[in-house]
Amino acid sequence: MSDDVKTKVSKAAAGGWGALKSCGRHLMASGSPLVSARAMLKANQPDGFDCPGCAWGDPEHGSSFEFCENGVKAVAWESTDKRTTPVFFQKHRLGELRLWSDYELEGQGRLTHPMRYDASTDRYEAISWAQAFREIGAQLNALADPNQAEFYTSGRASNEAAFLYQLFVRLYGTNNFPDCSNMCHEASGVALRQAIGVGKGTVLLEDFEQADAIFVVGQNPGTNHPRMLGDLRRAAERGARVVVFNPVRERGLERFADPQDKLEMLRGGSKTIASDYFRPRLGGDMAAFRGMAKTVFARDEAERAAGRPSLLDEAFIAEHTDGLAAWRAAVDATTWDEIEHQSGLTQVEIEAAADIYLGAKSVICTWAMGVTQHHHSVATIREIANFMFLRGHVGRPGAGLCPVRGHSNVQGDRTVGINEKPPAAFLDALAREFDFEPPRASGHNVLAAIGAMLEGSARAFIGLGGNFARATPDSPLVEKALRACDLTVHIATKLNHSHLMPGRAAYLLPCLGRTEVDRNSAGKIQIVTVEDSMSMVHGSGGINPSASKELRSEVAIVAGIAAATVGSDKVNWAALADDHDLIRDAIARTIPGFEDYNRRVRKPRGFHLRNAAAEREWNTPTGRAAFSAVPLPLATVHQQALGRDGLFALQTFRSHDQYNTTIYGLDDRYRGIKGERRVIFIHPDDIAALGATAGERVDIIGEHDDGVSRVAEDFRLVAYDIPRGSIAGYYPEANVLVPLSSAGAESDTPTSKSVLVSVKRRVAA
Ligand SMILES: Nc1nc2c(c(=O)[nH]1)N[C@H]1C(S)=C(S)[C@@H](COP(=O)(O)OP(=O)(O)OC[C@H]3O[C@@H](n4cnc5c(=O)[nH]c(N)nc54)[C@H](O)[C@@H]3O)O[C@H]1N2
Ligand SMILES: Nc1nc2c(c(=O)[nH]1)N[C@H]1C(S)=C(S)[C@@H](COP(=O)(O)OP(=O)(O)OC[C@H]3O[C@@H](n4cnc5c(=O)[nH]c(N)nc54)[C@H](O)[C@@H]3O)O[C@H]1N2
Ligand SMILES: [Mo]
Repeated sequence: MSDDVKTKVSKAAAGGWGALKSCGRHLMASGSPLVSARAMLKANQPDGFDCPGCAWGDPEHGSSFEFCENGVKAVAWESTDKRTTPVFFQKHRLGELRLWSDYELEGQGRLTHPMRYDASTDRYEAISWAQAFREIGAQLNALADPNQAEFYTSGRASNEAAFLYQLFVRLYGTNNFPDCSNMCHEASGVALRQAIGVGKGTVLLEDFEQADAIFVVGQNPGTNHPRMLGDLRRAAERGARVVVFNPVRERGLERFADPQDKLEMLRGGSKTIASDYFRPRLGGDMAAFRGMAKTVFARDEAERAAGRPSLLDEAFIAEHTDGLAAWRAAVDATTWDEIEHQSGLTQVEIEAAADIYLGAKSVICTWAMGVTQHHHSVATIREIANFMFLRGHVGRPGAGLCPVRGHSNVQGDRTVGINEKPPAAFLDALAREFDFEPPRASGHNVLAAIGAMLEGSARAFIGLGGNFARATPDSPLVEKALRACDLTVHIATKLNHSHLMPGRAAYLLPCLGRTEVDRNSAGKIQIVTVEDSMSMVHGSGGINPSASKELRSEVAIVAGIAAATVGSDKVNWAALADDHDLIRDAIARTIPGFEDYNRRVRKPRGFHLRNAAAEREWNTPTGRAAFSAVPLPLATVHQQALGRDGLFALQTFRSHDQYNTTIYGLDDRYRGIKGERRVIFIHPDDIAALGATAGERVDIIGEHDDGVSRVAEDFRLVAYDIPRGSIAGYYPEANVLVPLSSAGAESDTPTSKSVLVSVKRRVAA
């Protein structure tokens, strides 16, 4: 980028001293540095708890504590000694609390007592657990139809809590399971099921030790998966190419100093991680991968014309795949002009990336939200899979497809049945095991649930964790949707805005966090289990004392609501809540891959859930891995914005100091932002084209043409190294601009990285 741009973008490496200093600050700010520090030593250890941060895998040599700055923040945030007690709720009406920021709300600390909303005083008041359960059960049973209730899950819930929850909800009679993954990696699940027969990644952590090239697409691991940086760095050190596709220059992907390497820290050294950094336009990845494929086909033809062997893995393609010819025709039909314009990369750049792929024996491709939150995300991921099939990079060591999950157990929740479109075999197994007829019709995902609440056909919302009102698009509409309900229930650790949108009756039920000890009635410690991005299932047991003696585990709360709603004839909820081994036995009997669950999960590192595609067994309709053949999108949102005065494609991403809607602090260290979040990253030439100056304040106006007016007021322009015509702002502040009516094809995921907006100066020049 031009040298005259003066943002204080971090010149230092990611990780390093900055990370250590920041950890110290967050431990101190949590108010209980000793408890937190002790807790940190047990994060992702065989006998400790699973880090409530991201879903990256844990190394085999589990004793070497993997340092992670953002893991520290997640743990410190949960281990705070601040408390949001009934006295707090006496002091503050909901109408007042709604004016507070997310940061201020969560800053009040851990919820301590079950609370019930009193509309006459506009306050939450303490209530006993027994009464809360009774009333919730009565109100759920008063609905005309179980399909009038929506049961949301956020991906921190354990396998045990999620399994019990889906069992309760299906006994109650609905498949309405809106889930955070609907807003996250849904496109990965859909695309991979079509392509390889399983909606999960095919690699293990060990594969990163063997790959010669790792493509990291639409992902910012320096902030969101810091432990992945360690694996990328080790790969880079042994000479593997780390090839990044990201429109934004992300500091954390460029250089990284290992906070565990004392010598390196003293020398102020750091390692370059990304060997090659390509900057596609927003939504341009499908075109980029198509261009790489075009290159591979051309190089292959030249090789064969010269009498040399093919560059493709012909044996793999013949034995294991279907549909290459149709895709090849689609690739041939796509011109370099189209590819360059949509991707924003030149043919020369794309050929260079393709040559890295051709030069590598084993390739891994990872991706996250930069790929999954567009209209054509499913098509893009299919294109990535196509590209990887060309040289057989699925199902062998050091190679594979790797969607890097978000929430620490979002993958596990799906595995154990949080699914609005459950497979018939799973329902059959539930029916056999628990002797009931589960509902068969598909239920609601996130967007369908919001639609149903808005039109009044859904009357109740139950949230197992999360912050539905802030994580979803069109925040004001979703607030309205929640407040129109007859019943809202939130199971949570800390206060957030969703809790302030009460239905006619509303309950706030505080639960134990993952870092806390959970004992049953006999005083025996209970563990839960989670599944990471590599399909490793392992145990997690807390070590901190509970934040309040009133707290119950998520499992116990779900069991309490279930018993009060559907009764205990079919399922002995109290017994299951008291002994998680019994829940795991039930999972083992109903879900393939969990045989002998209780024993295997107690081994260090747990066990691997078999992934058929990783063994080249394809559970697709044809029994083969499927190439897809679709044209590129006519015009991405970025292309629509280009060349039209004042129009931009907005992406909403995460700062370094947040966990989704939880804001830890107001800095974004690697991007040079301090003490604020209402910023818009924009190319300096675009600032000039607006007639504005860097630092000036602007309003962002939604330009999606669906009749809803959307404005995000008062953001500061930050000159940044980002492609022209695209801008970036933080989630969740920018969610008022994300339209409910714009969703990914087949994934139905809000298009949080493709929002058409205009920028208006607040002060006339
Ligand atoms: N500390 C921390 N850790 C987290 C989270 C957190 O909030 N904080 N959230 C968790 C969750 S739920 C998730 S899903 C993950 C999210 O992890 P990420 O997917 O890394 O999250 P985002 O910040 O949304 O970053 C998206 C990245 O994609 C890039 N990008 C945007 N659009 C495009 C595009 O069209 N093409 C390409 N190639 N790149 C693009 C952006 O510039 C940005 O670098 O992290 C998980 N881990
Ligand atoms: N514009 C835009 N919107 C997005 C995204 C984006 O990139 N851009 N990303 C999307 C993605 S990837 C995701 S995954 C969703 C996330 O959506 P959610 O999962 O709904 O949101 P979180 O912010 O992770 O939820 C935080 C809340 O969970 C509760 N909590 C924390 N720990 C626990 C626990 O152990 N148990 C329970 N019961 N509760 C707990 C706390 O009360 C906290 O306030 O947001 C999506 N929304
Ligand atoms: Mo996510």
